[in-house]
Amino acid sequence: MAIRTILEVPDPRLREISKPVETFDKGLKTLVADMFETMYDAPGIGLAAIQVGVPQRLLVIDLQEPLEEDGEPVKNPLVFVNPEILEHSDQDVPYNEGCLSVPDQYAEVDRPDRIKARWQDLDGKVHEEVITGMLATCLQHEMDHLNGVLFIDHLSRLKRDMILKKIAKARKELQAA
Ligand code: K1U
Ligand code: ZN
Repeated sequence: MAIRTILEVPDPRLREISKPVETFDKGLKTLVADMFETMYDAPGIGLAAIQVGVPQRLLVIDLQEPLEEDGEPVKNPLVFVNPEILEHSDQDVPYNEGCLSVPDQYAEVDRPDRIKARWQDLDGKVHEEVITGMLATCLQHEMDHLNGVLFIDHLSRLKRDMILKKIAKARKELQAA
């Protein structure tokens, strides 16, 4: 297993449309293991393959909740290959989202609170389920990555530009230090 580099804005690879996964082989399992290690190390609760530079329709999520009595999060690693949204509720819910590719920036995004999703697992088996709550929010955020969309694209141009400027400034200051 290996920790891979997470691409950050404005890397143009984050704007690529990822391609369907067609081969369910050992290479795919290695990529998924690396993605979990990278996500836990960051730390984050989700990661799409394109965030580590692999343009395939694949993402991982672990909300790591609820906490155990000793305060350690319970691991619940989920893998979604070739995910699709079949239906979504009309009701949107706001969530203060972050993104490992948009470092240290958070903003409220409205998304449907209930989706019916279809995806494949690492063996290619198809699953279909209604998903709600934080998992629905996170899955939609990660699925956006597969289409080259970032959470900042859901904001006004003014808010998006402010976030991008803050990141560029922070990077400049880090380089000067
Ligand atoms: O970069 C990503 O796509 C991961 C992103 C997922 C996400 C967060 C919030 C709403 C929707 C999707 C993150 O994990 S950002 C970091 C984060 O939220 C977090 C980090 C440590 C503990 C708990 C949360
Ligand atoms: Zn993200």
